[in-house]
Amino acid sequence: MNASRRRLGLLALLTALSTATLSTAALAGECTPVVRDGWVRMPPMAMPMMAGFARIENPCARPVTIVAASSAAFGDVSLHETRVVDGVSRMRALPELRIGAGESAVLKPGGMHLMLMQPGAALKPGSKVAVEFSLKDGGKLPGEFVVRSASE
Ligand SMILES: [Cu+2]
Repeated sequence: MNASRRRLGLLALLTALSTATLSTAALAGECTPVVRDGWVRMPPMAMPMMAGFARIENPCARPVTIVAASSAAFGDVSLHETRVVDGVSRMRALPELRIGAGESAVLKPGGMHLMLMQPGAALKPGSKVAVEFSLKDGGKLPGEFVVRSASE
């Protein structure tokens, strides 16, 4: 009687342990955020900077924090936010972008955006640009951005 009860207790403990191990594994790397609908707005005239927009979805059970972005197609990429201060639209650099578990961040005209500086080659509407986001935990997040002309 005593022995079987102890065995049951041990079984419950083992079950709890394996469940914990599984969920830790899922958190560690099975789940990654996704960059959707990425696009780059081509300026109406030749300019050394462009803005990039996308929706970054985090379906994972833990928050992620984007701390940097880079692209082979640009000399410098940074996260910016546009805000209207005293009636004047101003941009400021965002040191990091945190996306909560199950939440999305939307980069859109007039709000958060990627500031893409020093394009290396002439970009044409319809061409695709790869941007890689760096996460605080050391992970990387690939994103694809389609170039669109400003008039679109
Ligand atoms: Cu900007």
